[in-house]
Amino acid sequence: MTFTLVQSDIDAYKNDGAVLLKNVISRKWLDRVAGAIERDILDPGPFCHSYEPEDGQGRFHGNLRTWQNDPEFHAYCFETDLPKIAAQLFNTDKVNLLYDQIFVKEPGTANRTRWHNDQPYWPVSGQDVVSFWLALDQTTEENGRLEFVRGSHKWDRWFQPENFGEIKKGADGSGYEENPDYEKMPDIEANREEYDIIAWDMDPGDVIAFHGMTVHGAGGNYRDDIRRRGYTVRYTGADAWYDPRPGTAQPLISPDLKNGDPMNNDLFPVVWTQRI
Ligand SMILES: O=C(O)CCC(=O)C(=O)O
Repeated sequence: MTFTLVQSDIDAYKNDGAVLLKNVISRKWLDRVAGAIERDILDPGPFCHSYEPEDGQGRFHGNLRTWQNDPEFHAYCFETDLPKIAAQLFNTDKVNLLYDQIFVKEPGTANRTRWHNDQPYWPVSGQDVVSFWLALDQTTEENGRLEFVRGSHKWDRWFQPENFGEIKKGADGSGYEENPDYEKMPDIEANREEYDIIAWDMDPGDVIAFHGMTVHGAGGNYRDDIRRRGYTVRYTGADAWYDPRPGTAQPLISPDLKNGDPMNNDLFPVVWTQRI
């Protein structure tokens, strides 16, 4: 089954910075990704950013660049319809993988995912940067659905990266170098009524496509009977170049690229091209 993107999806992505795409990923792929997530939880690689909340309830499992460790993640990033959908959103003739990331909020993990935009975390500039967040569970306001500030990808505001989860007691700093050109994220959560916040309930297999500059966050998983497993894959197009600014996440630094280079090497491989 092939997913067909329609013009209104492309318009919503461009205007709002995020769009819900229904039923993109088949049950077969969901099962393969779900199995790979369980393997990763048991035996995570070096970029694992899991935490246990201080209230002792629940657990968050996060990890990235997992496509390099597990053939199922690798297959998902390369072989699903997602690279082609990215090409249509970008209107480009080439798509590269940026990286993939797991976000599992076990039942009772009440921690929010803080409001942030992604590109300040990543060594990439340009407009062709998209993430596809896949729901593996029914996802609602009660168990941590994603939320977006509509149109914030057009603000051109770069917010200082901060740690995703709790800083463990005894640890110091956020883990991200301060960038003097970045600003501190305003307290959106305390002033929600001032922002145009959009969100969708999701069924397993639904995907949200969102721009690398769109401000987003997610609720906690307040349910004690359902997980909230998300798996995001991020791609770049022709309008994207390597730009390792201060504050960039270290696992995405690639020593063989220099500032201004196209995103194109073993870490950021081509996954789709019209020329193939
Ligand atoms: O799943 C979450 O809680 C956060 C996801 C996210 O921030 C992302 O995919 O960029």
